[in-house]
Amino acid sequence: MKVKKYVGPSMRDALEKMKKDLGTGAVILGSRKISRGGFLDFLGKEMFEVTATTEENILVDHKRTAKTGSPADSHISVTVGDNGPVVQSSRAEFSGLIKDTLAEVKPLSTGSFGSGRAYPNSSESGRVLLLHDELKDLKSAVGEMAEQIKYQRMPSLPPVLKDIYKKLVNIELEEKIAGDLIQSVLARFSESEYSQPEKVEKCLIEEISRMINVAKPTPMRENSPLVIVLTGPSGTGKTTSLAKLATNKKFYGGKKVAMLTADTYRVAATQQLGTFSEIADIPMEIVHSPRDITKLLKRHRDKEVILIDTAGGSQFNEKMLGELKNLLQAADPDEVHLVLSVNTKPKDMAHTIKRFRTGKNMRLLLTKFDETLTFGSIVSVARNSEIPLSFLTFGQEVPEDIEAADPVKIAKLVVNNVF
Ligand SMILES: Nc1nc2c(ncn2[C@@H]2O[C@H](COP(=O)(O)OP(=O)(O)OP(=O)(O)O)[C@@H](O)[C@H]2O)c(=O)[nH]1
Ligand SMILES: [Mg+2]
Repeated sequence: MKVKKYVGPSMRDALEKMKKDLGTGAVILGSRKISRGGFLDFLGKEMFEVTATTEENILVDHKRTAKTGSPADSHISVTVGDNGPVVQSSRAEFSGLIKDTLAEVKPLSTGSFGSGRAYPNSSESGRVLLLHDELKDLKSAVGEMAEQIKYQRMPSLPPVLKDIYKKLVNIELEEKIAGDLIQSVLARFSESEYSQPEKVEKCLIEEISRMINVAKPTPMRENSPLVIVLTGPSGTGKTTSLAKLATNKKFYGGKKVAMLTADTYRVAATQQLGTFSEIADIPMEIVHSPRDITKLLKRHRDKEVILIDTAGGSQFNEKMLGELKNLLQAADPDEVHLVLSVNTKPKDMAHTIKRFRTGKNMRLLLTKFDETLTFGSIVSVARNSEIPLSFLTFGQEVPEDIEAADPVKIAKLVVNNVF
């Protein structure tokens, strides 16, 4: 099918051009707003494009299709039906304009399959092909509508900010948070300023870092040890993080430390910490029941820090969660670090936090920063849970691959994915 495109600075201009060229037999196939010129579309000029053909062309094409059995031209982007979505822009003025113009030109299809009046009667195979084409059009139109609904919070955003908003959502930042961030940019800058990426970048870093709470370490005490428990789902890095904390000089390395493990489910678990205890020359004891805890805490009351490792388990494991609760009651720790891997799906992370939330003195210790591409979910998790972050880990090496959580560093990591 011969399809022509008409571009103008307004939808009216594009339609005028089309009418002049194709006359009253014009059939609109689609219309959209496009950006022209400007570096990476920054400052790009907004233009309007109408794709159209003539009724004659459709008939010729249809006859050819019915004869050869080959599919009709697939250039059709969005079908213009009486009720169908034709405009990518959600602005009413454009859809109104299109509707006015549709009164003058004939629609390609009325929106009910096979009843398009641009198509004459045809053979069965022709009808199937037409149906196929219409389904394809419908799919594309639904896709566009879904895209519009997805970003409907931002209907009137300038393209440059809409683009940044989409990127923020794509790095798994929650839509609401992405929206709040863009509103801050809009509130702070004029149009000429927010078109400068470095200005927006700086603003986003500031705003994101403000959303991330970090926990101050509990001060060491003179006469009794700090008691610190690490909990969380299996395999997130609890034991490795505990080993890092026990030996890294920036944290408890060099202090008088004892390690307890309540992970008696797996023989390998006690062996893992036992081996480390021998290498690092730090005492390690096994907790078999919550009752053991009181006894062991007493035994190590001369220490400055007691680090307690726990068995990892699914957030759906009621038995394990019950035991953890009993253990925490008996230990009455100064800090409980819920250890989560940042490569977990945001929804799972949120659910895990809900299940492992133990009330007092909670922190989030986030691991495996070296194993993920995007960091947006961290902002959502930190902001929504309202639990402060404690440490981040970014590798398997003990003791070096750990550091205290820093809001600006995290914000930079997040924003690096966008710029
Ligand atoms: N890449 C990477 N691997 C890590 C990190 N932290 C821990 N690991 C690895 O993750 C694996 C599991 O670590 P563990 O410390 O045994 O995890 P856990 O939470 O104690 O596991 P369970 O006791 O079985 O629940 C090991 O291979 C660690 O070396 C990290 O920051 N980055
Ligand atoms: Mg472990």
